[in-house]
Amino acid sequence: MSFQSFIRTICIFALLVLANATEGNDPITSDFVIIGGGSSGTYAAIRLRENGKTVTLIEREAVLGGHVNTYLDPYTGQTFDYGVISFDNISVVKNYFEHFDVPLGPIGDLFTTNISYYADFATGTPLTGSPFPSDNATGAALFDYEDQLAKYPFLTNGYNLPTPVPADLLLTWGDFLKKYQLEGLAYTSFITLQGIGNILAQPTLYVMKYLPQTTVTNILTGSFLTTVHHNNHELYDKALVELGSSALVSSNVTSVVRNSGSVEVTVSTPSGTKLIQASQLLIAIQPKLESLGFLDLNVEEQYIFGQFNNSYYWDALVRNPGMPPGVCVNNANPAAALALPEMPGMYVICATILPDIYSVYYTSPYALSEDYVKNDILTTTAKLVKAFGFPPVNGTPEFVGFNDHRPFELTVSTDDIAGGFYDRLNALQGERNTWYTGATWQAHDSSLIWNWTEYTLLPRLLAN
Ligand SMILES: Cc1cc2nc3c(=O)[nH]c(=O)nc-3n(C[C@@H](O)[C@@H](O)[C@H](O)COP(=O)(O)OP(=O)(O)OC[C@H]3O[C@@H](n4cnc5c(N)ncnc54)[C@H](O)[C@@H]3O)c2cc1C
Ligand SMILES: *[C@@H]1O[C@H](CO)[C@@H](O)[C@H](O)[C@H]1NC(C)=O
Ligand SMILES: *[C@@H]1O[C@H](CO)[C@@H](O)[C@H](O)[C@H]1NC(C)=O
Ligand SMILES: *[C@@H]1O[C@H](CO)[C@@H](O)[C@H](O)[C@H]1NC(C)=O
Ligand SMILES: *[C@@H]1O[C@H](CO)[C@@H](O)[C@H](O)[C@H]1NC(C)=O
Ligand SMILES: *[C@@H]1O[C@H](CO)[C@@H](O)[C@H](O)[C@H]1NC(C)=O
Ligand SMILES: *[C@@H]1O[C@H](CO)[C@@H](O)[C@H](O)[C@H]1NC(C)=O
Repeated sequence: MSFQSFIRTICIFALLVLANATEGNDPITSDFVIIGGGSSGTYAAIRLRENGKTVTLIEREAVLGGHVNTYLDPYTGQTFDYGVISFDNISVVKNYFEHFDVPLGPIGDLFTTNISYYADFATGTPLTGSPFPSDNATGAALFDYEDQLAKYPFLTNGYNLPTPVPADLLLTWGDFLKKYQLEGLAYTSFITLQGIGNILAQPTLYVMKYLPQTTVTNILTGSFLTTVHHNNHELYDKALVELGSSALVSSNVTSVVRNSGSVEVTVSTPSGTKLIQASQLLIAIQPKLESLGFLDLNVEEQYIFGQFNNSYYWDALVRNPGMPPGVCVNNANPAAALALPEMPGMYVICATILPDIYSVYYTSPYALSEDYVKNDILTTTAKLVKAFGFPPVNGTPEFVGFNDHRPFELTVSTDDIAGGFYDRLNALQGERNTWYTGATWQAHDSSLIWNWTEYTLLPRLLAN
């Protein structure tokens, strides 16, 4: 063997050794493995690391952020959030955004379009003015609602329900509004608490979790915050950089095996299969049974997660829908209970801060295909444009953003709620080295998910 071919053989050998190592035969070890890099999982990962723990965060999408959707307009270079937009002015939120140097400011006139119309979206028929109560009546109803909320201080953090569960929380939201003459709140709840199918049919428990005191105050005083750059993704992009090799994106969990002292997670990543050995598992995805196929579920876990039903929620951006600048059309049906239209359907189509771009929000209590929803949005919009007689615009309608946020609100029946479902759910925390966070454990409210994760979950994770 010549000297040159000897060197070449050595080099090939070294490359093979290296290739083997990076293929993941060496397991990654960390204190925590977190599944889901959305709102709750990213927050937990950052805070656990700040508290001296090592983490591996697994996210199936190429980016972190979950329900955050930020659009970059190619014409103006401006960014615009149409997924998660608003935050509470509370210390957990301020600290988190400050850590990433992402400025927050008042939400301002993001939603105050200059012309608001109402129409029955089922027919396209324009309505003369709003069929909903005046702002004053809504304000009065919100004050009365605060008195109702004050009866249930346990709703602030997690789902720690007393036994028996107060009967009012098991009423449908429609019956609750009627019982306490809070009808003035119907439209505000419908348009603020989106994505939950037919809100009047939902148990009051879920609506009150979704409309906490912080949100009521923000509505009454106009004090919601948003990112100054209209770019919520800035925080998640910076979080991904900070996490570095601790975050595995575009990755699918294929199996989780929980032993008495450890958790072994197999992940399919763009650079091959990786094995992660951790002490604890934190599940930060929606715990629907069919989403947890990778997990070695026991009988109790299967039963609990199998109880959840869910609603559906989509958001979209449409360029050139055929509406004039500054216009927002709201869906209403004067013939329906409290004038709230029956869903599936669109809530609104509204001008955004970007020229020619309109945002659309859509919900359904049951599954619909992407094609169906897109087609319904375009058909409904065309009906509205025709019925209002809007002047012609250049260009044809085009989706420049469309996101399916299923499964959105996870709910169980009122029988289950009354029967102690949430005690059994909470009892899973910490069992089998497994913890949980996210909307199902608090509400669809990023600020309060972080607050709950910070003050309720994190101390338990760190004590472990
Ligand atoms: C359109 C829209 C607008 C909203 N607007 C606001 C708002 O203005 N203010 C507000 O506070 N809240 C808002 N919300 C609610 C939002 O804050 C919460 O829904 C929040 O995102 C829930 O956080 P989470 O961590 O539970 O779930 P998510 O943020 O959805 O995170 C779950 C993550 O897990 C990932 N994932 C799922 N399955 C797997 C798997 N098998 N393996 C790996 N990763 C997986 C998902 O891709 C996702 O990134 C909005 C929600 C939507 C949909
Ligand atoms: C948050 O609230 C404080 C008062 O508690 C106020 O001074 C501050 O301006 C608010 N922050 C923002 C970004 O509006
Ligand atoms: C609404 O309330 C404001 C003050 O809060 C008052 O000035 C106004 O007259 C009220 N409007 C109606 C229609 O009651
Ligand atoms: C993850 O799963 C999706 C959907 O099944 C698939 O398209 C993708 O290639 C998978 N990615 C990896 C890294 O295994
Ligand atoms: C839950 O499931 C039933 C059908 O099983 C459906 O009719 C209902 O509307 C679903 N959605 C919600 C949000 O409750
Ligand atoms: C409404 O606002 C848009 C910009 O968003 C502007 O172009 C339009 O002229 C405004 N219309 C009126 C009637 O103020
Ligand atoms: C945040 O959590 C703390 C501790 O549980 C709680 O006291 C506080 O009310 C929560 N903040 C909000 C805004 O809900």
